[in-house]
Amino acid sequence: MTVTVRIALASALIVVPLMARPARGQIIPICGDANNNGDIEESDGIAALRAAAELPATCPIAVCDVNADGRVSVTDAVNILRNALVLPAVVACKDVTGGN
Ligand SMILES: [Ca+2]
Ligand SMILES: [Ca+2]
Repeated sequence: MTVTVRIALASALIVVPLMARPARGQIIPICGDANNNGDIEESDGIAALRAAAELPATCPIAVCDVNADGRVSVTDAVNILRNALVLPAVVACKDVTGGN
């Protein structure tokens, strides 16, 4: 095997894993992650509570309707808060990409 072929194969082995990684900064949606920062936290539960109370909130139904009943309610907020505290919780969003 020539040196050129070895270098080409080594380059291919390095490039393929790099191309398979998500783009920098890309966060895959998570059920219950209202602020889309990649973690389920108390602030996500608070956002769901605000949405349930029809107060201004960033809480897309696709990620905040964690019990998949078609609306964001206090039940969803409680489940998000339970999930943030690593307690048993319902986490059953229909489609976190927003397509429902
Ligand atoms: Ca979050
Ligand atoms: Ca719901």
